[in-house]
Amino acid sequence: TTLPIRRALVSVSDKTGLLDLARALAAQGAEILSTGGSAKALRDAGIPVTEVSDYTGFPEILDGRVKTLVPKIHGGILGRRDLPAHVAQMEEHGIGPIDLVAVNLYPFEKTVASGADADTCIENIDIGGPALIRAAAKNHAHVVVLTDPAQYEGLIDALGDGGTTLEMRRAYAGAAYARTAAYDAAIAAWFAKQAQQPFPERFIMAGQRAEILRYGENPHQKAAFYRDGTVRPGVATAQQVQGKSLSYNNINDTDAAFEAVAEFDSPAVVIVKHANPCGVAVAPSLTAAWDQALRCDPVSAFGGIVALNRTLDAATAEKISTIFTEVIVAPDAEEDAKALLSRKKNLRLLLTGGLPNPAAEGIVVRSVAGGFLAQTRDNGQISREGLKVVTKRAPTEQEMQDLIFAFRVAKHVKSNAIVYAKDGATVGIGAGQMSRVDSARIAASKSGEAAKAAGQDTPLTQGSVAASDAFFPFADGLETIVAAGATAVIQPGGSIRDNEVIAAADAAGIAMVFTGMRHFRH
Ligand code: 93A
Repeated sequence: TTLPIRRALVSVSDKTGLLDLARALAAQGAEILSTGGSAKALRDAGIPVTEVSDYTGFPEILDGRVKTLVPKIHGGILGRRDLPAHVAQMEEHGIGPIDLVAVNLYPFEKTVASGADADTCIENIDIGGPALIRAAAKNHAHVVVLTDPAQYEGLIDALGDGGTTLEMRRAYAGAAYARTAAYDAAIAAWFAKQAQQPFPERFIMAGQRAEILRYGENPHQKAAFYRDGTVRPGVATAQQVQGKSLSYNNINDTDAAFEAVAEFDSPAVVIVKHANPCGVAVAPSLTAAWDQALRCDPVSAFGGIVALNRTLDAATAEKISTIFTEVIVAPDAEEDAKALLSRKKNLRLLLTGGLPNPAAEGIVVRSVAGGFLAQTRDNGQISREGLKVVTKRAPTEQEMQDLIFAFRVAKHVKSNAIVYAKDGATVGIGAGQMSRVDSARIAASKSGEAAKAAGQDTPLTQGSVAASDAFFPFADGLETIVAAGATAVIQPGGSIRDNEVIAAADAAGIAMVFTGMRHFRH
C-alpha cells in the first residue's frame, strides 16, 4: 500500500512551503498540475509545471470561479484504481489518475477578520478547493491529500521512503474533512452574523486541536485543548514562558482568573481555586494588590492560579513565589521578574500580550446530555449611574467604590455568590452554595478564620460591604450579612419580597443599592 506519486495537483492560496513540496515531487518524477497563481510561482522558481487549463483543454473561466471543476480533474482524483470498470472509463475519456492533491483554501476566515465588505467575503468562499480536498480524501485508498503546509514535511519524508502509506493517507483524509467542515462552519457563522442572528439554525463548533492533555478533570478522563481561532487575549493564545504543560483544570482556572482580572482598571490581582476567586484586590500597585488578595483566604490560595492585569514586576513575582502557585498569567512580565520565576521549575508563567475586553461580545457553550446550550457571554457591566439607592441611608463614597468592586467580583464567582469587600479587596467569598444564606455565612466564617490567621480578633467582614450576584429571596440573607458586620450591600433587586429586604436593611441602618443586573454563573 505504499504508493508513489506520478501525477500531483497543486492549488494553494497560502504558498508557504510550496516550492519545497514541488521540488520533492518533481525530483521523484511526478508531473505537477497547477492553477494560475500556484503555477506561476512554480514556473518562476524553475520547477516544471502544467497549467490545469492546458491539461484539461478547458480555460479558467468566470474570474477563476471555475478552474478545476472539470471531469478530467475530478475523475482523475475519484477513479478507483482497483476496479477494472473505473480504469476502463478513465481511459475511454482520457482521464489520467491524480495521486496527490495539495490544496489550501481561499482565506475566507482571514478576509472576514480583516473587516472586508460582504462582496469580498463572498468572493473568498472557495468552491473548487473543498471539492478537490473532499474528493481526494474520499479516495484516500489511492490518493493523498494535503490541506496544510505543516503536512508537507511528512509527505516529503514519505516520498524518500518510497511513497505514502495507507495510514498516512487516512490520517490526512480525516484532517482534510475537519478542515472543510471548519471552513464551512466559518462561512455559516458569517451568514448568521450578516442576518444579525446570534445563533445559526445549526450550530457548528470548529477548533484546531492545540494539545492532547494528559487527562481531564480527573485522571480517568481523556482530554484535549482546542483553539477556535478568535484573537481574544487569554489562555488559548498566551505564550507559555516556563513550567510544565498545563492541565485541563489549569486551563479552566486560568481562564476564570484572567477573565476576572480584566474587569478592573487599577492594578489588580485575582487568585483562583477551582474556577472561583479566593482573593481579589485592586490597589495602586500590583504588590499591594497581591498582599490584599492573599489576605482574603491564604489557605485556599495555596496551589492557586494568579492573574494580573499589569506587566508582572520583580517585586510582585518575588512575593507570589513565596507560596506554592500553579500558574501566573499576565499581559507581560519584566525580564527580572522572568529571571526570578525561572528558579521555580514547575510554575507556569503565561503571557497574553494584552487583556480581554470584558464588554466584548462572544458565545459560550456548555454541553448537556444529548445537546448543548449556547448563550452570549456575560459582558454586562454595571455603571455607577445605573445604581439605585433603595435605603434611607446612601452609601458613602468609599462604600460605593467597594460595592462596585464587590459586584464585579461576584460576577466571576459561582452562584450563589456573596462577596464581602473592604478598601478595594475581597475579605470573604462565598461560592457555589445552593442557598444564598449559606454563601453569606460561609464567606463570613472564612473571613473570621483569615483574621485569626493574621492575628486579628475582629473578622475582616467588620465594616465591609457585601455583594450578592442575584436578589435576596428573603430577608435572612441580608440579616446574615448585617450580622457579619457589613455596612452596605449591592444586589440586583427584583424579588417580590424586596420590600422586606429593604426594611431589614433600614432597620439595621445599612445602605443598599440595586443594580438591576444579575450575574448568575453556574
Ligand atoms: O474559485 S474556485 O472556487 N473554483 C475552482 O475551480 C478552484 N480550483 C482551485 N477556487 C478554486 N481553487 C482554489 O484556488 C484553491 O483552493 C486555492 O485556494 C486557489 C489557488 O489559486 P491560484 O493557484 O490561482 O493561486
